[in-house]
Amino acid sequence: MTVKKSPLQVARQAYQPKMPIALQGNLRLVEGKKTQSVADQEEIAKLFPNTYGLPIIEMEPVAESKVESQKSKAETFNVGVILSGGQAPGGHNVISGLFDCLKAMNSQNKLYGFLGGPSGLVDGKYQELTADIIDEYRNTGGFDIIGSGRTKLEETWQFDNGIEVCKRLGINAIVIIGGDDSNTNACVLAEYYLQKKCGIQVIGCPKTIDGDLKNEMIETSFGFDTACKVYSELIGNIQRDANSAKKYWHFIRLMGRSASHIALECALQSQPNICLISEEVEAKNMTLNDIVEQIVEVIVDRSKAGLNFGTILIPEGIIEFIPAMRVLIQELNDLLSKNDEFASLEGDEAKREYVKSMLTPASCDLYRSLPKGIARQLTLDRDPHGNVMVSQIETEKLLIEMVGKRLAQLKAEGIYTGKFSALNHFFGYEGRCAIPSNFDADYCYSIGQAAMHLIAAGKSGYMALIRHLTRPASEWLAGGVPITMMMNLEKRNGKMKPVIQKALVDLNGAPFLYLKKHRAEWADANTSYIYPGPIQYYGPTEVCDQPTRTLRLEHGEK
Ligand code: FBP
Repeated sequence: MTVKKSPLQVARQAYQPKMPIALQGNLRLVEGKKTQSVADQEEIAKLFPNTYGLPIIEMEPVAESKVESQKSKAETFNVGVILSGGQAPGGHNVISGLFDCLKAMNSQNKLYGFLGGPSGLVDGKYQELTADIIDEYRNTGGFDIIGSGRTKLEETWQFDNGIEVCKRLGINAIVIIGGDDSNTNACVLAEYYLQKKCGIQVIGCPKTIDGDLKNEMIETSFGFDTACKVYSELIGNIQRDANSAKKYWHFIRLMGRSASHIALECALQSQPNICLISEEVEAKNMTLNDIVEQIVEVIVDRSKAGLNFGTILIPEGIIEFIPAMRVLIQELNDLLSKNDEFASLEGDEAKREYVKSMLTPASCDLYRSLPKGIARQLTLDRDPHGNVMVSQIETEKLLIEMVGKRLAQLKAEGIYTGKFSALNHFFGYEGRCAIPSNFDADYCYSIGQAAMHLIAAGKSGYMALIRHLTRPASEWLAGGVPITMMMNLEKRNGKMKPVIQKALVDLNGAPFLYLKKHRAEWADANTSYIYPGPIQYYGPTEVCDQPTRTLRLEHGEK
């Protein structure tokens, strides 16, 4: 049966991603200075004796065939690839970049995909990725080529299973495409395999729509660009509807886990009336009521000008940044981690009573004050890394309810005379598997190629690196960064663990400062809305190839 495709799908299959000059021909690896972890240097160095302190690597183009590779062209070698965590547009291009580079080195080399995420490695579930399979997935969204999963690689039996599976398949290197937690796993695995001297290298690739895997070296994670462009299109469409009908307030929650990068980027692209930033809520020590007051103030002001409509962007993780809520969530994390008693209770009421009986008085009061639905959502299962699944907490509905109540009070006092009709939205899954923008298609393909060159040079414990991303792709810089460089110690499931430090929104950074400078005018004006429209794949470069506003502002754009 032939699979039907849209004309765009067909056209995208033929798209040739743009790449940095260094990856277009022969290259050599240049090692920079030794590195240090971002914090807790002594502890991290002890935990990672083989992968700590490695140098940063840059890939430089060279004129003739002087490729610095520990693997000669005659030698065949096989690579295994894992997609880990939430989907992000461009994952298939990382794999096609890897594949093309691996096959260009020696057509006998094989690429294996581990199925369903890290568990595929542990359980020996894999598929060889051949040219016909890869061709079907070039420049497409999704992770369906091999599937993804959130299994945490942390036990030695899992690592040992991995060795067995790799030996069976003749795999010399594993590439883990994932976010901060998955790349932490990649580093732990790299370290273990080096200690065991089993000849299996591990390389990570920076994925997540959340945009929180970035630092001094990694300018952005892949998928952030496409996902934000999809959400911004939807927000723009809603704004145009709001401005046409003039009767609804739209409360729009945006994915992004803890960090507010997605909400901020969407605000920069669409200029809503309000954009909450979790990191600011925390810095100002705001309560839930403070947030409600902030929203109410804008609604009341706009109503005085006859504008009973608007848009509010809410980062999905905001609840964790309200200090009292954070304490409650931390107590719940400690209480519910591996708690068989709680798990065995039947029904929501029994669980609620149990939780109430175990919390400290302050947290118990807060827990009781929340609508029951939200309180229940806070006690849902954590993900395998111990994170609260914020995508399942309907903060936008909580805020609509609280704002509605407060406006009713103000109406009774004669302070508010407007009409409040609110609609809720949650944008998350809509953007995670979109057809990658040109930026993500190019970036990911280049990441895959860079990962392959690191492998060929015998490196392990590195993340593939592409920099200078606001320049044209040909001027991008390729290389590798030691994963230990991004690590610090954090409390997970009640214990201190080495993890890659998450990048939250920097309140002194250019993207946030831009929002801060303009938000009053966006709140009050009849309309300052921008309608970004859908991602364009073909046409003028200023329409099709622009990176996010966040990246451009961070790189000095006014
Ligand atoms: P990653 O950190 O794995 O990239 O996941 C991103 C994300 O989309 C978050 O924004 C969201 O909170 C979470 O995944 C949702 O998880 P799930 O796919 O398990 O529902």
